[in-house]
Amino acid sequence: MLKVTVLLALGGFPLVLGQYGAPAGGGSSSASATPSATASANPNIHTVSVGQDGFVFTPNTTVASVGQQVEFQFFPPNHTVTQSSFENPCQPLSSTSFFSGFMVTQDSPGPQTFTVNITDTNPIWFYCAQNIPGDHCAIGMVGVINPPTSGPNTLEAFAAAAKKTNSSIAQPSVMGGVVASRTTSAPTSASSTGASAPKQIASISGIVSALAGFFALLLV
Ligand SMILES: *[C@@H]1O[C@H](CO)[C@@H](O)[C@H](O)[C@H]1NC(C)=O
Ligand SMILES: *[C@@H]1O[C@H](CO)[C@@H](O)[C@H](O)[C@H]1NC(C)=O
Ligand SMILES: *[C@@H]1O[C@H](CO)[C@@H](O)[C@H](O)[C@H]1NC(C)=O
Ligand SMILES: *[C@@H]1O[C@H](CO)[C@@H](O)[C@H](O)[C@H]1NC(C)=O
Ligand SMILES: [Cu+2]
Repeated sequence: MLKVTVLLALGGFPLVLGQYGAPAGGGSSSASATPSATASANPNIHTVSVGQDGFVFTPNTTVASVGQQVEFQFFPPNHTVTQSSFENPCQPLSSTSFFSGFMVTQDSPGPQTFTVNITDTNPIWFYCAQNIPGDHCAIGMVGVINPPTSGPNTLEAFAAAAKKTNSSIAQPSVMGGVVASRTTSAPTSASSTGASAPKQIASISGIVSALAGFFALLLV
C-alpha cells in the first residue's frame, strides 16, 4: 500500500509540471506576440493583427506618420478591417473608404495582408464588419490610427458607441488599400518560440516521470 502511494507520487509530480507548462504556451499564444513595427523589417510599416487574440485588433492604437503604411494581418477564421467615422462606428465612412474584404484563413496569420497608406495625420477609425457569430464591431473589434491626443474622441468612447449598434456594415467590395501576399515576418514567430518551451518542459517531465516510475518499480 505504501509502495503504491510512493509510485503515484513519483509519477504524479511531473504530470502536474506538464499541465502547468501546456496552457502557458498552447492556450494563449498571444500575450508575448504583440505585433508592432519591430515585427516588420521595414520601420515605415506598422503591423496590426486582426483577430489574433479574439475579437480585437492588436495593437488597437497605432501612431503613424505621413508616408508610412499600416499593414493588417488576418487571423482565423473570417474578419475584415473597415474604416468608419468616429461618430458612426460599425458602418463605412464613405463609399470609397477602406475595406479589406472578408479575409478567410486557417493560418495564423493568413497569407494575405491589407495595407493602407497614411497620407495625413487625421484619426482613422476602423472596425471588423463580420456579423458571424455576433457583431464583431459591437463586441469590441475596433481600433484607431492616430487618435486625437486630447478631447472626447477616445478609442474607449468609440468602442462604447460601437457596443450600441446592432450589426456592422461592410463595403460592397475591397477598396482603399492594397491586398498582397504577406512578406513581413509573422508575429507568430515570437509566440511559437514561446509555445515550444512548455512542450519541452512537458516532454522532459514525461521522461522524468517514466524513469521515476521505472525505478520505483525496481524498488518494489
Ligand atoms: C466570411 O464572412 C462573410 C460575411 O459573414 C460571409 O459572407 C462569407 O461566406 C464567409 N466566408 C467563409 C468562407 O466562411
Ligand atoms: C486597447 O488595447 C489595450 C491593450 O490591450 C487594452 O487595455 C484596452 O482596453 C483596449 N481598448 C479598447 C477600447 O478595446
Ligand atoms: C437594435 O435592435 C433593437 C431590437 O432588437 C431595437 O429596439 C433597436 O432600435 C435597434 N437599434 C438600432 C440602432 O437599430
Ligand atoms: C500606397 O502607396 C503605394 C506606393 O508606395 C502604392 O503602390 C499603393 O497603390 C498605395 N495604396 C493606395 C491604396 O493608394
Ligand atoms: Cu472580426
